[in-house]
Amino acid sequence: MKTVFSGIQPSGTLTLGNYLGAMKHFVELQNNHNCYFCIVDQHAITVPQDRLKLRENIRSLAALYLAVGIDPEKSTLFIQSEVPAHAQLGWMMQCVSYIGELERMTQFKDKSAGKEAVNASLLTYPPLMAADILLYQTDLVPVGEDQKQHLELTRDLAERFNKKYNDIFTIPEVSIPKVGARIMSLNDPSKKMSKSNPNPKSYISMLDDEKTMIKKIKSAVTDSANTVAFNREEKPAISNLLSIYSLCSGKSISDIEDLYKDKGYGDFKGDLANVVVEALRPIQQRYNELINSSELDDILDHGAEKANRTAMKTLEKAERAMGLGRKRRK
Ligand code: ATP
Ligand code: LTN
Repeated sequence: MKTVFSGIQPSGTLTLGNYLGAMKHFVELQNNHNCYFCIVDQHAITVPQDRLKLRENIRSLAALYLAVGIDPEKSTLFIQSEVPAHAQLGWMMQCVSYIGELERMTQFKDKSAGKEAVNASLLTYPPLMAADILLYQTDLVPVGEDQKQHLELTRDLAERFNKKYNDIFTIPEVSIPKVGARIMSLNDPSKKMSKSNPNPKSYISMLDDEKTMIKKIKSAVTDSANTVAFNREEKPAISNLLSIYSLCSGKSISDIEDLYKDKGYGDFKGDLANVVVEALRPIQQRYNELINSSELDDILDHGAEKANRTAMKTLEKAERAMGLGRKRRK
């Protein structure tokens, strides 16, 4: 069975973008892959976080993973900071990274733009991400489009390490969904929907109540023309809403276009709001059952134990290959 690894930052409440671009695919993959899903809290602190809010977001993300259908019998769910090998291998991967290649990462450029003081961790974020993936000898990494560049770097770092020291790491492949890889902001279809956007009208949170979701969808920007037709370049706003409709309802984009060929944006948005509410309702119900349960802690304890066991094996091999530590004299 192939190994899958992916991570999500507990940097806010997950959006519909995180769900459609990433989580939904995690659930499908767990049936025939050996899956590790991680709450990457050490990545979240690359930008300032409120201590109490971060803890809340970590727990909330764990509950959401389970609520969307991650099954702890099939997948290993754990918190990054509870598996110290991530930070340890992260450091070693920094030692094979070049500053120039890290400075070229678009996420680094976006997150550091206009800031007077930029934390070093924003720059060294990708070697830690590489460590996350490589520790589990991962074959496949399901992510949204925005992570493609980080995955290419991960492959480069793994190949560089293998060549310089010893063949330790599996070279991972990226898996990006055909539809939904880049769900756009509701009020600016040129930007991706992001949970750390300061304007909550730009995203649907997976925990928004029904009224809020309906309001946000009805006030989403649309294009000129008032026809419900998919055209990513010329009509990015309606195309984004069509992708959301299709992914949440299971209907194809062309079937939805047919359904609305004699109708305008108003009818379409009203129905889209219902489709999204219905898709998220069972997830929110399950979330509410889990969020304060001890079951959630048991699952995370068990996940950390299992992840630690696997990660330590790779870490030890990599340390030996680099010459860290010592060989015991008997
Ligand atoms: P932030 O905006 O706080 O930096 P994020 O939501 O972009 O965070 P993560 O939480 O780390 O980033 O993303 C988790 C997963 O969700 C990643 O695989 C990422 O590619 C995917 N993802 C994030 N936003 C979108 C989006 N708008 N459309 C599709 N996939 C997305
Ligand atoms: N960089 C990713 C989050 C992330 C990740 C990972 C994704 C950290 N480690 C390992 C896949 C595999 C992001 O910002 N979305």
